[in-house]
Parts: sequence; C-alpha cells; structure tokens
Amino acid sequence: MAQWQEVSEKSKLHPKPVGLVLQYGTAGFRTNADHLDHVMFRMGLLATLRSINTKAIIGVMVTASHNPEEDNGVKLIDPMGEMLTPAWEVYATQLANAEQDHLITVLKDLVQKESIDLTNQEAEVFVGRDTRSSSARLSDAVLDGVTALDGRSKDYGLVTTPQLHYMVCCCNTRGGYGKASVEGYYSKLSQAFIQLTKSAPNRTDDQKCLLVDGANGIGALKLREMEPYLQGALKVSLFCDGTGGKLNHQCGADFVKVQQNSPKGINRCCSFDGDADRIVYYYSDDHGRFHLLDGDKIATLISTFLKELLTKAGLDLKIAVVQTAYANGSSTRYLEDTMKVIVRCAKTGVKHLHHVAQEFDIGVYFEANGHGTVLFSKAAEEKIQQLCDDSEGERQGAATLLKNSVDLINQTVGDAISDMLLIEAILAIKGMTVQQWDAIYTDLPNRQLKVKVSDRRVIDTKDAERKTVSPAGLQEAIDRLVERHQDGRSFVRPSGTEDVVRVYSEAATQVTRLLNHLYLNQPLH
Ligand code: NG1
Ligand code: ZN
Repeated sequence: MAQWQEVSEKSKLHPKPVGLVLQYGTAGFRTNADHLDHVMFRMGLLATLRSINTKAIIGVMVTASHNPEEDNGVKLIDPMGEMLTPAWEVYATQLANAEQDHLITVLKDLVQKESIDLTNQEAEVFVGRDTRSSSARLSDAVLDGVTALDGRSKDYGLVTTPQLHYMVCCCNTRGGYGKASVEGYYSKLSQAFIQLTKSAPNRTDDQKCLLVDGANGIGALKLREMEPYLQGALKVSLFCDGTGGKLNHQCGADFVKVQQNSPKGINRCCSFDGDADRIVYYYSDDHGRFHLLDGDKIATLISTFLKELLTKAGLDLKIAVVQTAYANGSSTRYLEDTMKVIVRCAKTGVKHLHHVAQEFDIGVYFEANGHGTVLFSKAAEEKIQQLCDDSEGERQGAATLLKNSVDLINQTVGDAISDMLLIEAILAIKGMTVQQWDAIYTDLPNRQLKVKVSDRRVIDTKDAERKTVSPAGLQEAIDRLVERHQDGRSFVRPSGTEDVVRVYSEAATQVTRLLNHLYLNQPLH
C-alpha cells in the first residue's frame, strides 16, 4: 500500500538510534531530548491510528514536566482529555523500540489487532508543547508522523499540559466542556473564579495578592496571558517567570516539595512545575521556618469545602478523596476520622487516581507532590444544576458555589492554574489564612529518598504499592523496623519514571535512635 511506502520513507528522516530501548512510563516517554526525534515521529503515527480507532481527536503533548531543561518527553491524550488507555501504552512502547526495518511490521500488527480500517478514515491530532528549547523541533517531528498517515493536525504551539487536555475534551464533546481555544479556557476559568469570589466581598488586598513561582516554564507565560481575564480579582506576582533562570532549576513545584525549601524567603506563595500540571503552596513563619502545603493539604482544603457545601445544599452525594501511598498519615487520619470522608489509596501516577475517583459522585484526587483535580459524575453535575434552578436561600447559595466550582475545575487532568484559582477562592470564601489552612492537621515527619540498584524490577508490590511481595524477606525486614516506631509507616517501590527505587518512611517523631539511647536509655539495636 502506498501509505506504508510513505511512512517508511518519512521515518528515515527520523531514524531510531540502534539498540535504544525506552518505555512509555507513568507519564509517557521521558529522556534526554537528543534521543527522542524518532519517538516523536512514531507517536504522531500512533496518535493518528488512535484517532481513527476512537473516531475522536487525540492529543500529543511534548514536555518533560518537572525534569531538567535538557530532557524532553511526550504523552498522548485520549478523547475525553484523559491519559492514554493502558493497552495502547504497550503499543507505544513497541512502536518506539522497533528497529528501523521493523517499524512497518509493528504498525501493520497494531492495525490488524485493533481492526483499524485505514481506507476513508478521518483522523485528527492536536499537538502542544512546553518552553524547552528542544520542544519546537520535537513537536514538528510529531506533526510529520501525523501527516505521514494522512491525518489532520492542529498545532496549539506553546500551551500547558492541562490546556491541551482541555482542548481535546472540548472538541470531542462538541463544545460541551467549553470553547476549544486558550481564550475559551481563560474565559471559562476566570468567569467561574470571579463568580466564586463574589461570595467573599470583603477580601483584603493581602488576600487578593499571590506570589507564583512559574518554574521558568510555560505556566508563567500562560498565567501572564490570563491575568487580564481575571479583571483584578487576583493579583499575581510572578517570579521564576522564564525571563532569566533555567527551567525547573532551583525553582518549581518539584524542587520545593523535594527540597522542602522555598526559592526565596516569602509569605503565601505557590509553585508550578515545568508544564503547569502540578502545584504546591508554602510560606515562611515568623521564625523563617518553611511550611509546605502539598497535595494532601490541598485535597483536604478542597474536600472540606465541597463537603460543607453539600451539607448546606442538602445534597446527598458520595464524596471521596483518592491518595497514593505517599500521602502523609496525618492527612489520611484527618480525612477519615475528623472529616468522615471516604479515603482510597491508588498506585502512584495520576491515571490510577483518576480511575478510582471516577467511582464516586465527587472524587477529589491528589498526589502528595501536588498533581490532582476533582471529578464530578454527570449525575452530580445535573443535581447541582437542578438545585441552582429550583431552590432558594442558603440552599441555592451553596448550590451556586458548587456550580461555579465545577466550572473552575479542569476535570480532565491536574491543572496548576485551575487548582490555584480554586484554592484562592476557597481561602477567600472561608476567610482563611494560609497559616490557618496549614494548621488543619500537622504532617508526620517524613523522608523520601531514591536508591540506585542494578535491577529495580526485582521489587514487586501489592496493596497500592504499600507492601512488597518480592524479593522474599524484604517486607518482613521493613515491618520489623516500622513496628519499633509510633505511627511508623514505610514502603519501597520501583519508580515508574526513573531508574531508581524510592524509599518512603514516616513516624510520629524524628528523634533518632541514638538520641533515644542517650537520653531515654532505650536500647540501640
Ligand atoms: P515515580 O517515578 O513512579 O515515583 C513520579 C512521581 C509521581 C508522578 C510521576 C509522573 C513521586 C514519588 N512520584 O513517579 O507522583 O507524578 O512521577 O510525573 O513524586
Ligand atoms: Zn508536570
């Protein structure tokens, strides 16, 4: 077939380095930008086939998120704005690793397995990219892949990851989710934010101003574009805005979360990551001590707010919070015991959390690192709308706040800009300072580190990665250590994005055994 001939010819312009093996991991492909040209071309091909297969628009985002500037990566977006379905992740890996002379065979196999009819089929792919210097040429390679299979493409250029998810969802729902343009995105979110904050008419200037660390990336650029739409309802002071510093270097959500340190000594502030799908908040207290409000604190604030509104509105909707093993034990305890909300634990990676959150009327999901959002079931959205129309007084007020929250939230994926606006609105409506928010519960002291081992795949886990099943004896050894500490909890798991094993532990105190031995006369063993 002439089509395969063309793909074969064009693929020679994007040659695969012989022997290079990559995997479509937790967040797509990620590695040094110099090794990705062939992967991008092939993901253009894959997205086109997926588009024919689903009869819908598919998205391709070129970014390596919080990784260093030298890296890059790519992830595919499925029709409703969600992450690529797992079965196709396997195809993505096969396609990326096929040696040059096997590429067509692998493609034909896929076409056959998925019964894709290549004759007279329309395909459309949306492409977006972050601000990395390599991203423009790599997104051109994606576009080449789409063209090679006669697909149509729309290049959105520089956009945040969540913005591209939003575009895909808007178009596939024929405008049902919003207008598929950056202006549409800014208008929808800004209007919802302005409506929400009308419920807090006495906001002080202090409450209206927020410092934002843009990680020297796309989030900074887009937030600046969005400011006029907010009509002064939020005054953003951007730093690490890409005008001087390097992407994600000593700034951004991952740096702040992992180093537990702020890029500057500051009051209420938040940090995005390199593609603006993560956010963390923080402040320094009077003693200059740094306080982090991570994804767990964000999930707590949002779920508390929503639950209170449900009660006021008299709406009987099932709300749950979905976390991962990295959620601080204090947050889980507070949510279950004090807030009385259902808490579920999912495997690391937002696609797993997203999936679990879909089981509830309202599913709030956040990874501790600040990646998350809220999902509302169709039925929940309809009930909220109905109450807005049919009720009055306090019930209608609560229903309207819920409706505006739905509009402000990007339900397709975690979105730093949308999350930030929601948090700012909640703080304003509740008249809460960042310090009061922080005081809802106190994090258990915790540590996270990574260990290089020769083969991380020897570690196998169960129970949402909280227990190991192999190698033999490892779990027992962890259990023996953990049981010696009050509120102790620890787990190890192989990373899905780096060639390392991650180790996490937390306990009621961080006093070392040596100090216990010296001062409390406890045994050292
Ligand atoms: P891995 O490398 O599998 O731990 C990391 C993050 C995830 C998620 C992905 C994708 C931690 C401990 N892990 O996954 O939460 O965000 O990257 O970016 O932060
Ligand atoms: Zn990211």
